[in-house]
Amino acid sequence: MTSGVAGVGRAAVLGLGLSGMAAALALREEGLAVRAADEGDSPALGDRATRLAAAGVDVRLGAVEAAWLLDGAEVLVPSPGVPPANPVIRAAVAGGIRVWSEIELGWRFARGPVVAITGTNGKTTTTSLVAAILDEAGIPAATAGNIGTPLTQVARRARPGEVLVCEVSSFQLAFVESFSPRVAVVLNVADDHYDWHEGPADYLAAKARITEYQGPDDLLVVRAGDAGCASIAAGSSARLAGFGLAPPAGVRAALRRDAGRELAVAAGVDGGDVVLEGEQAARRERFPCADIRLIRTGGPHNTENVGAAATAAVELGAGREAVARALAAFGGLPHRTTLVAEVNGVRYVDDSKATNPHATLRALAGLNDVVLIAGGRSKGMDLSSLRAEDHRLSGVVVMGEAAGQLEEIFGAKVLGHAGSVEEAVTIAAAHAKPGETVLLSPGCSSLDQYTSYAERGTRFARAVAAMVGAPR
Ligand code: UMA
Repeated sequence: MTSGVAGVGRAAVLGLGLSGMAAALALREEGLAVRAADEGDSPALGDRATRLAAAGVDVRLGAVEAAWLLDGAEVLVPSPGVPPANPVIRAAVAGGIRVWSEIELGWRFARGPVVAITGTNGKTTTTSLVAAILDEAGIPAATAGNIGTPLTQVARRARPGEVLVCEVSSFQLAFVESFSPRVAVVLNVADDHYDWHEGPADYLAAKARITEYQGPDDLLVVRAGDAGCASIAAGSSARLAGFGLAPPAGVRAALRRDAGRELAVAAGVDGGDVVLEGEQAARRERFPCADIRLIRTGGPHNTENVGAAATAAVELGAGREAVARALAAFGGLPHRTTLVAEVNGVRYVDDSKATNPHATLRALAGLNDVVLIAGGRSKGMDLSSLRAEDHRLSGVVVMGEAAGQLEEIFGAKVLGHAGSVEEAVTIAAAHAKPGETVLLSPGCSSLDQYTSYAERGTRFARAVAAMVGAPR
């Protein structure tokens, strides 16, 4: 069904993180001549270079000479973290060398259906949920991609027919030339990653590539009432499914209006149930919200994630009972609006995964009297959209590189400027009154101060735990 790397004799790989290592080793195993490089140089990279050299890869670390890396190459596989403005990518494009992201490469090894899930927010939760439903239905499935394990690695060790449930980022979608998932999901499109993409149009164009090579037997699943999703749906050749918080008829009407498309499946909410409705309302499956763990514990965005995941899993053959059992059991992932503790009547919630303003706005929806901890690296984004939920905030603690921008946005509501997440907890705790919520939902990436959002969230939770029993 896919073409592998037949006909390619020589390849170059840039970046030796998870993606680059998986790509370089797979290409060598396929018998290609491979050159690989990483612009960094550290003991860990030295170990990886040794491993690649032992596999027969010609490898260099430190400043990369494009002419050396691309010499004779027919394909360049850049890692997702390498922006298109990188001189090696520019040289490859100028020289007519094909540029494949690691998911384009991994897709070429797939021997079963691929479900690809993208969106500014909710990708990892939805990817995990689709895999959990398929698992419950007895359909072999594995997660892959941006969620943490490169698609190339997972596809090459998967059994024939196994479903590959792949979280895909805009970085990975920007460089595809045949990637054609059986089911593609676009959860939402909001501002993010403008330090990598040229701006909103470039970001949307990358997301749209998830459906570029889909055909009429494939399914595209998009959010109703989302301008980016509607524009992607309008340009797709795949059958269309929509999801949203309105009843299915409202979801259909919204996508008819915004994308000019009729839906094969509409997932909505009606009478306290998530409802999946087939063509012309022919088939209806109802799942009471009260029985869905993710909806009970999370905000409205989780209802949308459930609608999208159930639609994708049903398309691949999951039956109603399996879907219901998986929805009852699936409890979500850490650092996503996770209640850490209640101390002196104040709830402390870890939403460190909110690395863009859209995610923070979603966390704030439905809450009141919040002391927000926000800031970090803004990735070139304007954070002023956060002002929309200002009325929900009793105070804001700012931190990281974006602190100045946030001080301007929130003015008198700013309680302090913290040097660390621990200090932010101290400042927030001193101001929060019983009944209020201290919410770590930074709206920014953690990479100015921490290795990951997970480290930032874990440190937040530890700082909160340290207060338990401490007198106020
Ligand atoms: N490098 C260069 N030149 C550059 C940039 C990076 O040589 O211009 C080198 C670095 O020195 C480093 C290596 O490239 O050694 C790192 O590559 P990478 O940043 O692409 O990271 P990987 O380890 O390959 O991880 C990637 C994804 N990372 C990014 O997209 C930044 C992981 O997603 C993903 O899990 C993994 O592939 C497997 O598919 C992480 C992520 O942050 C979780 N994703 C972003 C997000 O979710 O917001 C998109």
